[in-house]
Amino acid sequence: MITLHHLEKSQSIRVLWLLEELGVPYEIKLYDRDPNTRLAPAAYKAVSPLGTAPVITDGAVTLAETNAIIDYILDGQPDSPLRPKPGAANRAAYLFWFHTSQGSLQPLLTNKFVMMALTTRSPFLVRSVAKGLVGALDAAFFGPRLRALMGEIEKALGQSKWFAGDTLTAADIVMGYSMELAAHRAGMDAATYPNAHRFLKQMREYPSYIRAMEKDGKGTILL
Ligand SMILES: N[C@@H](CCC(=O)N[C@@H](CS)C(=O)NCC(=O)O)C(=O)O
Repeated sequence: MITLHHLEKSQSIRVLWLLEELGVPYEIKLYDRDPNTRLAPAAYKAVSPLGTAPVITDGAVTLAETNAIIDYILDGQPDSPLRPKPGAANRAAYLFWFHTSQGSLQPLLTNKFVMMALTTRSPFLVRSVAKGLVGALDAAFFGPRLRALMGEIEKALGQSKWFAGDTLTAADIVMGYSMELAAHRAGMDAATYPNAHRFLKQMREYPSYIRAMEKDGKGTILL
């Protein structure tokens, strides 16, 4: 049976949502972040080969990386509509958003948070230099890329209820977490991005997501 090693306030919520949506048997082990570093605790790092969340174990298999885990779990559910089959009308949209989440959106958000931390946490004497560098990087690279991606998200969700059509797929399960971060920390506001916020509302009201949040037990996925 699959065991999800679930780190609070992390990307692991996606795997929990997937397992709840599939309704397959699984075990969950809950881990809190280290109170000082806010990173995964030593017990978690002992399980995860990269020291990161999410990670699952399944017999002799230990698997990290969100989308690898999602594909592994869906391999056991070949008829699930959560992963449109090759040739399906929504296959291309599914592949695009499933991979855009981890390949583009999540790294851009992570870079943005690291840059924000640089400006607030660097020593006082170099803080203004750090702010200048971060501002220049954001203006030249991260900001335009993030806004272009948010624009595509808004457009896609203006055309269908979910990212790959009118029913939930695993693309929504991975995009949802990143979009919560984008809405709270990266300027994806409701006035400019109404379709994105409609998606977030429907995700938060989706029964299997509600069950996942209850199992998580922290009431928020934000650090
Ligand atoms: N690309 C990886 C990223 C994993 C990652 O950075 N996870 C964060 C949680 S959102 C983490 O483990 N943070 C705690 C730590 O680094 O100790 C994935 O999709 O699994």
